[in-house]
Amino acid sequence: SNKNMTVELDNNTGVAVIQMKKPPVNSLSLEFLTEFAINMEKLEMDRECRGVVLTSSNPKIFSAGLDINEMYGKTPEHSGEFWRAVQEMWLKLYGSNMVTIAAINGSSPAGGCLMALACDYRIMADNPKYAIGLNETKLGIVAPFWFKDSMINVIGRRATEHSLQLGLMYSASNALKIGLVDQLVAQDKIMTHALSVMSEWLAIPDHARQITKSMMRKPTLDRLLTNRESDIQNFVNFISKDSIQKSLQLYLEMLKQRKS
Ligand code: CO8
Repeated sequence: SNKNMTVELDNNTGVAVIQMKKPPVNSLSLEFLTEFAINMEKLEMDRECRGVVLTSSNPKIFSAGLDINEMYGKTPEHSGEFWRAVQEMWLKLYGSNMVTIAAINGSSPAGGCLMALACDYRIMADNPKYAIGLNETKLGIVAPFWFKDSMINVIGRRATEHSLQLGLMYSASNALKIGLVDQLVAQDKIMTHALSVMSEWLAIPDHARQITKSMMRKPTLDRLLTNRESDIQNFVNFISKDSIQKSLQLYLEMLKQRKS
């Protein structure tokens, strides 16, 4: 049963739409990530399903990224379990045999950007208020190697280094300029456009496209698969540090104050 997202498969087109709907900002909690991985697995095994469009029911936010509450004041056991779920989300999405398109209808920092980066194609709503990027350093934390790899594979090394060191968030038009997204479309056209791009991708024979996708992505996937346990240990050690907990606390306070 889905709580944090809706999944609708159109049996005529073979396209599923996953619409994230976890109030207020689609933060990626342990529960959300677990639900997402189960849904991806089901669609992957469903012979009727050939493509997935990932989008959000929130009109202004695609996803706020990892749920900061899952990283603040938690036991090492919880942190380890949480991080395994983050890995699983990415492995399922980056390694999917289906065509995956992100319809980024709002802001998409950090983990939200990672989800978009893991897809085959990114369409963003043409709104100067929406921003996307891996902003981890601004929170005093470090994007792990597979976040970095995902970005390099989309925008290249130099742009990634610049982007990651400064924790840059890009407006929709700047994201298009550096290739972080593939296209900008008016907000109200984003779903119809995503579905029409999807039909172009689905016109390619699945088998040839899947082998090609796997050829491109396998080294990046294997890198996490072979270092999975050490990556978890690394996260748990890092997040348990007093200085990191302090940074996250300040960041959470800043988010809450910004409101009033
Ligand atoms: N996690 C938990 N709660 C969040 C998050 C989040 N990521 N983002 C926002 N919230 C909460 C806010 O605190 C606020 O709570 P409350 O209602 O209790 O005050 C509520 O959601 C609504 O937020 P806003 O009022 O800020 O909503 P806006 O519409 O004004 O803005 C944004 C939405 C743009 C999404 C904004 O909230 C924002 O910038 N959020 C922070 C996003 C962010 O920096 N995420 C980074 C998470 S870290 C990550 O994903 C990768 C970590 C990699 C691991 C590193 C190894 C150690």
